[in-house]
Amino acid sequence: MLTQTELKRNAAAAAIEFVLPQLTPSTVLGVGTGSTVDLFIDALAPHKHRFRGAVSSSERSSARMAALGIPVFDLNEIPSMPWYVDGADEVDHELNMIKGGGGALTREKIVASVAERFLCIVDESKLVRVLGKFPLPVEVIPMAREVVARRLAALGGKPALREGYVTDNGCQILDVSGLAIDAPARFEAELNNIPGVVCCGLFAIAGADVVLMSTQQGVRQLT
Ligand code: ABF
Repeated sequence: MLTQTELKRNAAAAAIEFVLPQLTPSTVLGVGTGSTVDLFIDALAPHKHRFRGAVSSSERSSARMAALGIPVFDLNEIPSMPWYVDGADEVDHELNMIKGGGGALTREKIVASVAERFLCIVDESKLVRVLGKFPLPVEVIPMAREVVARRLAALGGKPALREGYVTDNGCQILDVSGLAIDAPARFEAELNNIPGVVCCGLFAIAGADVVLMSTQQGVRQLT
């Protein structure tokens, strides 16, 4: 029986096999945040001479890559990337995702928006039929926290402030439980329109293009 860490490591290794043939000396990869991505970064490092570098979605990933000698670029210097590689907290069968458990959702969505395609790496525990069992992270401007919380409650959610947490952008996060999101893209657009919302952890308007899901029987590719 593989542990969750072994499953994550297998997904990370599969992502290396997936991107390696496409790397050129000018390639810049988008790299996400989280424990599975940490394993991807560790597995990517030995190949750092085969590509130019990476754009990171968090200080955590930037520090890990810098420590391993992978050049990290500011997104403002990089107009395009072939792939954005990142984990997720939930992914459904249409490759919509809930992300942001690690608190980096806004930069993750920004970097993913610049990449041509999104490669999601998850263990099998993340695959769900309907998104929402994992509390949906919503990044908010601090002065708007309560008004946004009221709006989220009116939409059927139970928002809870992520105590003591400040994002890389100096904002706060409301984790919204009690949702069953059966129209993810529509709900994402609705949340985006709430004044004070910086970003929500629904990746459905732009979901994953490929998911490498690690199972006890090996890594499955979902497209
Ligand atoms: C990141 O991956 C975050 O959006 C998410 O919280 C995290 C979860 O993945 P893992 O289980 O690998 O930490 O992209």
